Order: sequence, then structure tokens, then C-alpha cells
Amino acid sequence: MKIEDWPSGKTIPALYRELKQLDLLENLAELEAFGFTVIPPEKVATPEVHEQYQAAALRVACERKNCTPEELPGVFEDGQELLRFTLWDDQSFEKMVLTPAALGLIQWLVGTDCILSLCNVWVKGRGAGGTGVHADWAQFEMPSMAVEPFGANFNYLVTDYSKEEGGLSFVPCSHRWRRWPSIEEAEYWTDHAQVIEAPAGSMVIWGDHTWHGSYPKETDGLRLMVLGLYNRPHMQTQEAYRQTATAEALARNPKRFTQLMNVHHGMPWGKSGSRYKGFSSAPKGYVSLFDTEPVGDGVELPTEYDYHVYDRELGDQVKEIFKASAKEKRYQFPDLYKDASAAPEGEAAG
Ligand SMILES: O=C(O)CCC(=O)C(=O)O
Ligand SMILES: [Fe+2]
Repeated sequence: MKIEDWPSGKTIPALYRELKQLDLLENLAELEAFGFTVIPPEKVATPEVHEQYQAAALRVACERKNCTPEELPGVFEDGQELLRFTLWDDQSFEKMVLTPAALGLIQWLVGTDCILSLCNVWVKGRGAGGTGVHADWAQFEMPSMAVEPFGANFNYLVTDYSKEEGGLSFVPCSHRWRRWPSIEEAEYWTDHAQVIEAPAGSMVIWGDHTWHGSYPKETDGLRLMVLGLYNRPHMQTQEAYRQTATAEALARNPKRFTQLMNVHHGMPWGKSGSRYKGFSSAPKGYVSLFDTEPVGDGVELPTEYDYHVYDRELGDQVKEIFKASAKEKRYQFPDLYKDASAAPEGEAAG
């Protein structure tokens, strides 16, 4: 079948075509069927880039713990830690969060406008326990999950994964149940969950509906992994990327990175509505997974905003927009089911 840009499909046809081009349709089917999938190293990056990722993860861990690579396994004997907020610690992580295969599958789960919530290096030593079976769904006040996931993860394996290595494990098809495991269920699945056996350089992808955990690490050495979590753009991220993304970081990266940082999101509003005047330079619409062109000075970092000041000029502009778009003296909301270009901008809505 020819996949065209059907307006009702919005950005899905474009994403599907690119996933097909990347030879990931089987991974897509596995995600839909079982709730998780593994991308092999050769579809993630070149051997040189894998080396950079491994070196970066190890260097960051040693820097944080102020030790040598040789000392690191001793530092993590019987222990593990999620080293938080690592995106800015090495520029290779900026590349990793844009990995076309991983980002493409994650976008399938949480939308082509998803943002980065978390980038961690997870270090686990010999004797460390497993992670209890859970779902990453973090709307704790909503124990029944929405139909669509709100978050999706990659785990980039820096070391080989197996049961003895303390590998990640899944409850296949649990994403279909759309709820968290009870304490008793989590207990049962601790020893029954399907372990991921995959070589270093693989990326495991899943959405926040899927139940997963990990096994204790019984072998010498370290289990090293880089974790990326992506959210829908209305959500509070777990780490402060929007607040810390610099103009240089945006400039050296392609357009999709600016979107991942969510720096142009209009909310929260103060007296003058949209938080940033730089809103209009925000990249919009579907951005190709193959786009590697740095944006340079093409994207402006939004200027700061005083929530307490009413900007009369901006207010008048909004008034004109309402006037121009008013039909029968009524402001019309965009039709979300027809025109892909008519996505709401959060400007006049509400
Ligand atoms: O590897 C683990 O121990 C668990 C990983 C996990 O829960 C996650 O990445 O969301
Ligand atoms: Fe998790």
C-alpha cells in the first residue's frame, strides 16, 4: 500500500515511512504486540559512535564518583545508582537522544512532538539487587492508564545483558492491561519476567504501560546503561532540560533537539499569555529522523518573561488574531481530525 500524507493521519504516515526506511517495522510490531522491543547495535550507531557512548558513560561515572575506571566496580560493590541529569556531561549524549531508530519508535509511542524528560547513566555493581516489577506510568493519581502512553524509554546497553548480569526483564503483553501491578503481582513476576539477553550497543524500547524490572547482578564487573525517558510535551519533565538548554547547545544540534528541550512551550502563562515572545521561531510539525543539520542561529532561545506584567502591545495583537479568525462572532478552535497543519499552538486556547 502506498503510504501518503493523509491529513487525518497527521504525522503518522511520515513517521511510518521513515521507520520502514530504517527497517524497523518488525520492532514496531513487537512493540504493539508485546510492549517492548530490542534494536540491535548495527541499527543504533556505527562502531566508532558506540565506542564514544561507552567511553562517555564510563567517564561520567568515574567523574561523579571521583575514581578511576579500575576502581569503579569496587565503588559499586553491592550497590547501584542512577546518575542523574547527564545530558550536558558529554556531547555524545546529545547524539544518543536523537538516535533515529530509537527516537522513531519512541515517537510512535508518545508522539512526534515528544520531549526529553530524563537522561541518566545507570551503574549497577556485583551483588546489587534487581529492580522490582513496575510500570513507568507516573500519573499516580490516575491508576487506570490512558489508551496512549504518556512516556517511553530507551535503555542503551553499555555492557552485555543477561540474567546473571542483572539484565532488564519484561512481562510480555502487560501493556495491554493498562494498570500497575499489585504488590502480589510484582512479587510473582520478579522471578518469572522475561530477561533481555542482548549485546552491548543494543537499545531496548518500551512505553510506560509495560511491566518491567531487572534481575540481581551475580557476576563481577559492572552493568552500565544509559536511560532516556521521553514525555508528551504538556508534562512536567523529571529533569531540568528546558531550564538549562543553552543557545550553543541548540545551535550545534538539529531542529528536533530544540523540540526535545521544550524551550518554546508557551506555558505556563503570566498576564501576557504565552510565556515567550520567541514562540514564533519554535520548530513546528514533523521533523525527519534523518535531519542532522545543525540549526545554528536559526532558532532563537526565548527571552525571559515577567509573569506579572501585562504587555499591552501583545494583548492588542491577540485581540486582532481573535478578530481575524472570528466566524459568526465566535472563536473557532482548529479541527484536530482533518488538517495536520492546524495543530493547536496553546496560544489562544484555554
Ligand atoms: O534496569 C533496571 O534495573 C530497571 C530499568 C527501569 O526500570 C527503567 O529504565 O525504567
Ligand atoms: Fe522503569
